[in-house]
Amino acid sequence: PQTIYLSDYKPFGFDVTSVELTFDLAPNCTRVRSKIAFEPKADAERTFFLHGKELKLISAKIDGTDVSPALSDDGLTCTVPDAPFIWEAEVEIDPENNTALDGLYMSNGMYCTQCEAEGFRKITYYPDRPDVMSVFTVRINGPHPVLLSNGNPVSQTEGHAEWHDPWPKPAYLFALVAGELVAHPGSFTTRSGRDVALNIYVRPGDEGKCAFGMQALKDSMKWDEDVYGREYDLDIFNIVAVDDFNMGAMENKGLNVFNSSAVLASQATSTDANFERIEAIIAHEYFHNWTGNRITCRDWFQLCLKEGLTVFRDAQFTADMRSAPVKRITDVIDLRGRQFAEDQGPLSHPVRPESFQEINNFYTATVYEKGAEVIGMLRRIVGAQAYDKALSLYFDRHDGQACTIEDWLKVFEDATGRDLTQFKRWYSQAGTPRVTVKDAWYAGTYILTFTQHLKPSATTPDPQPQVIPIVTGLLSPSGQEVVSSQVLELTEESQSFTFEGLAERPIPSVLRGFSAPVVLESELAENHAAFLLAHDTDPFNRWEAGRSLAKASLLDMVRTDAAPDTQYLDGLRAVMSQGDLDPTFRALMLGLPSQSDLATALHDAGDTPDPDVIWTASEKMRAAQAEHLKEILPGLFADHQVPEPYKPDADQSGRRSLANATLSLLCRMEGPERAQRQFDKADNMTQQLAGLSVLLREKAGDAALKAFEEQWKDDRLVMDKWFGLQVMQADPDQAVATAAALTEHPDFKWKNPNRFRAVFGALAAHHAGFHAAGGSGYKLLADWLIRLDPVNPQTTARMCVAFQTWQRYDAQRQTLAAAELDRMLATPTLSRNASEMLTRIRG
Ligand code: B3K
Ligand code: ZN
Repeated sequence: PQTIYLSDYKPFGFDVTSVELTFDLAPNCTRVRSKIAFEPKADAERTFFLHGKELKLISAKIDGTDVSPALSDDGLTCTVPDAPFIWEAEVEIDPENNTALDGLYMSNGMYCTQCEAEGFRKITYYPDRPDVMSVFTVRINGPHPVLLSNGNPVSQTEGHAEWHDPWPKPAYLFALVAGELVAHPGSFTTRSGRDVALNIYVRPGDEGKCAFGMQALKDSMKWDEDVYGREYDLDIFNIVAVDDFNMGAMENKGLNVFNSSAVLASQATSTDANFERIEAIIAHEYFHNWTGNRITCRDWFQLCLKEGLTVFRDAQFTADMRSAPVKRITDVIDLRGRQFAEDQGPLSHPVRPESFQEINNFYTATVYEKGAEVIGMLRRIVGAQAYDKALSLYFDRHDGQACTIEDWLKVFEDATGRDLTQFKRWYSQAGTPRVTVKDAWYAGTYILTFTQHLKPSATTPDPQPQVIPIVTGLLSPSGQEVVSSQVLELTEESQSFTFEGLAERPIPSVLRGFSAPVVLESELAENHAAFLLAHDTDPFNRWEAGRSLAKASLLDMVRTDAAPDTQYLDGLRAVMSQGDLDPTFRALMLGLPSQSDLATALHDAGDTPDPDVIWTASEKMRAAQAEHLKEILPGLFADHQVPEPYKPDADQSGRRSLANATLSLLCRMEGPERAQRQFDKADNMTQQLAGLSVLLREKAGDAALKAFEEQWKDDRLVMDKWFGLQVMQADPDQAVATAAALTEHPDFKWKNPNRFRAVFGALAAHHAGFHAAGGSGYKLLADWLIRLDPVNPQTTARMCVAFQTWQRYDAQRQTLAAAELDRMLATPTLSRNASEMLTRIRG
């Protein structure tokens, strides 16, 4: 496969001034007619190349005259006039057999599209690159009650619809939907008085699951006006729920297409976590209207320009709608679990990669989540006001353009007068910096010394120091904040910061709010974690202190079979007893570092992680938590029941999450009855699923599992939970067998990405299960990836990530994993997607 380089970027030789598309829909032979106006730029060549894949060309004309372009696997080349001309083509495509779920495809009888990144070329011949922006008119002919495309409706008659999108856009934002759908309507008036019709389109039967998404959409529209000054710019905004979808959702202009799991919500079928995720994804896609659509990317190397910024914006939104500290803590858990893991293994790449084979493989935690962290740091460094000023400048200067990271940083430089040359390394250097901190105290003067280190890697052979904002506060030994939070900017490899005039040696609280995506290593004279757990005024660092005690204790337990650390358990009990602390925060305090995170820590320290030993230590720690908290658990459980009618808001979800964390610990000591009672009387999915999950873990779930299946067998999204939970709650030696047995279930519709991920995503996340000593986890997943690849390369490639850590385990596991990687790589028709991923992972 060919490698594409950022340094090879060349603008397209033509402007596209308008695009007209006409679709005659038919499952196996949809006809697409295109009429596209091209204008050669000053030094354009006399031939042009249009992308096209899996298209049957019926006819092609330039200015009304038939032409015979040269066709290849990835497009066509044609001689063209040296003046503006009209290209017309007719192609035939087969949506029903498009199982890859990009381009135009069918899901449960409805037509839908997914064009990002390069799906439009499977619809018609076109310069399918984000820097070619044009105005689209779309006509759809088909016998469906609902026919949708981007922009505003022009006309709707039976069997026909016409749409016009006045905003120039790249082809990846094109969308079309047709089917027997019903709308959940709503409306929004923008602050300048534009009335916008809102709709969530779903399959009949799902109408009752739209209200929450609709409210989230309205909240997002209002928030973007209030916080970023961004208004919606069309008369209509449509969301469509689709069951077969490769990812969460897609921000097509005016016509967002969603995985049904990312929009459909109801008390009976969705957990509190589902509600929160849905709210965030709706916001994310809506926010793309400005950060992504009005201002898009020049090329796919700039993906973080829209994704990092939009993730940052949706995180701000969630922080405003719910609890900011809780959002920060859960984002950091996710960042460490996915992005740090990626950055420490063979898939490590910079936030702005410089080469790729298959762009769909770069929709990664690094581009998205680290991309968002980089923006958070920028805001921390320049300050909130300067950030707002820079963003206004960005929107003013670049509206309607396809931009680069250079453009983005330039608005910050122009708005603040600051030179961001060094800061830019965050975009070009791969890897997670390690920062060590030391302290010293001389008569009233306290000195913190930080050192940064970035491990050289394939894409970053000679790492240079980065700009690392370290938010720091100082506490007195009695717990008073003596120096409040300030940003220390670490720019050198090693740098000291001095605090004068202190009465006594302070306790430092560094990297508050996780102010930079780094691994912090303490070489402080004393370990202050227990003190910070009790006293830190920064909620993130308070949580972090508990986490670091838990982690240190677990690592000791793994290494030396030590007993759980009582200092940690005492500190935990003190926090859990603090009735005025947010229940969600307390539920998070009960969390432990993931087993995979522990394996990473062991590997980093030069040890070989043993998944079974890590599993056993984690279970022992859970038991120790239960034992140590036994006096307060029944009270916590009782006090956090929610008698009021169900609402998925932060307050109620927090109480449920603390009660459910408590339930899990209680049942470790007293058996499963309490969980069974909760399962039996639950009136919402959060409670029902939490009950089931404990029952499964306590090996008392058979009856509940059956009842659950009987109750929900017709609800795909709930059945995804049923499939996944059994794997998640299996013991390590049962996880693979459980997953294998589930693949025999008649409802294991493996071509549906949600169902495939329910089983195999859960297996991959079951650390001790997937890495079972005999290699059965590796083999089962490889068997299924080989089967899925010809059907759906994108989802296959995504799931290959499960193997990214294979090199940190013992020689036997490595041999077994390598054999499976090689077996997959030897598959004759392996997709470009899977081939690139497996080659990188194999190393
Ligand atoms: N932009 C899309 C992701 C497209 C993925 C293509 N493989 C969703 C999002 O980030 O909002
Ligand atoms: Zn996005």
